[in-house]
Amino acid sequence: MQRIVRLPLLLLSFVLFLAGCGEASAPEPFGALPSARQQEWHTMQYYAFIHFGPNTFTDMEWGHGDENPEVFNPSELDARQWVRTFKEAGMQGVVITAKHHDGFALWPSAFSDYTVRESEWKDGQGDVLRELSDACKEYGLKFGVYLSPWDRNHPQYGTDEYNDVFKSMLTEVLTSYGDVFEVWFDGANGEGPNGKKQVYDFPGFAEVVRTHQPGAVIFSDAGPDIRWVGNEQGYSDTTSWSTLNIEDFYPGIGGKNDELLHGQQGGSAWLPPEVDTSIRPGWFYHKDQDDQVKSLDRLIDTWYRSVGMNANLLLNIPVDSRGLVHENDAARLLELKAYLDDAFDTNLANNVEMGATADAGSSRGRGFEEERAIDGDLETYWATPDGENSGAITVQFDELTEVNAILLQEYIPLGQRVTDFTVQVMKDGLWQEVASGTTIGNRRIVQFPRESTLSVSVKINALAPITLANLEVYNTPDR
Ligand code: FUL
Repeated sequence: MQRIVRLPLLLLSFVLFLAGCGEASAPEPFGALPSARQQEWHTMQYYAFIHFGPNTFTDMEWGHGDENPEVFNPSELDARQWVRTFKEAGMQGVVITAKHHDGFALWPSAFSDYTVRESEWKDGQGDVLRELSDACKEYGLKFGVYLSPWDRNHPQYGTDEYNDVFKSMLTEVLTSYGDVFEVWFDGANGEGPNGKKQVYDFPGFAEVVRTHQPGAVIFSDAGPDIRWVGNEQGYSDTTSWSTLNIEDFYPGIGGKNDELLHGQQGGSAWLPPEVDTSIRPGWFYHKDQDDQVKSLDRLIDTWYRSVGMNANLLLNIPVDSRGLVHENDAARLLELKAYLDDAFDTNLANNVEMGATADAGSSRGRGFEEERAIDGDLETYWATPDGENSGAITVQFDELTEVNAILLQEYIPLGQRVTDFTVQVMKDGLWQEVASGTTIGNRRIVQFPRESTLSVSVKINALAPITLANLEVYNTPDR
């Protein structure tokens, strides 16, 4: 009889014992959170933008829409060369101007008579989107499209019917070329051939994207998935919130560039920034800019100020009138790749040979220890207990190690929390501050003068318990 009573008690204590050994509980989510498609986009860093169309042949940036479609006639178009170049450059995808403001479609759309079909190229039998999407599949890059709602050619632009025309063109693009990772909506809203402006049905355009490409992120000043960073010079900023009060924004909104640049702390929606900029002064190819490809130093700077400041980098490389990525641009892209390889191939914080270990004053317990921040796995993270919104994490090396950069990533599926941080290195037995910053978000890279040290420490303040998915330490080459 006694035994029968004792058994459940024993079982209960065993279960309680197991629970005690189990994982601690995860922190509560904080504020607006990223969707699955946004999280996927956050794993990218760097991809190509291509501006290509009649402007490439007329030396213009904004075609009027009345240029003869026959001018579009690349002599040796080779989309495989573009994608091969981008892949070698370390890029993960491509976004092409399927239709720019002049209205010219790079595919033979049934809803326009201003397309590749009306051009001289391949006697009107060509399809640039087909060639590019095929090349992307071959080389394993993601394929994305820019479609300008502003259309300076379409006779129906400026009428209600045009919104349906645009949706039909969008549908063609989203259903004919396989997976699309990003749809880029330009907000420009000028006059069409009849002198009228269009009232765009953006919610309807987004619905078409969701229906046919549910995994694609939609870009505009107001997302709904990723936002313009507020400038075309190629920079995000040291303070960069992935959240924004989406209700106060719409595509093409002017005068709010500062909010777009920094985001808004506590904003109602997850709407992270994408930095778009061109490798040359123009978006389209102009022969007289062949010698104005941005310097390596400028591109490295752009990279740190975008990928290193909570954004992804969409770098424009205009295909030239031969239909090729120009030699000068290709060479510069490879120089940038060589620099990045040199700089980021060896993460000193997770280098077994250096005997690197992590140490923090406290963590929530099992499953959230500080080692999770240096294990190279973005799915695991160091988290502080509830009520502890500040903390410090230290990386120690076995021997003196030269360091000059640190990469930090919050565990963003639970929201963005960090408001500020400082980086210190141990020098002659004393902590010395070498850098400080504000937000971290998805990714923050901070550079500082090179120091030889046994340990690097990061002090963090947040709005909720810290959730740090990644801490990497580097000794990047001098520039
Ligand atoms: C702008 C356009 O007007 C430019 O021509 C270019 O396409 C740039 C990326 O977006 O709004």
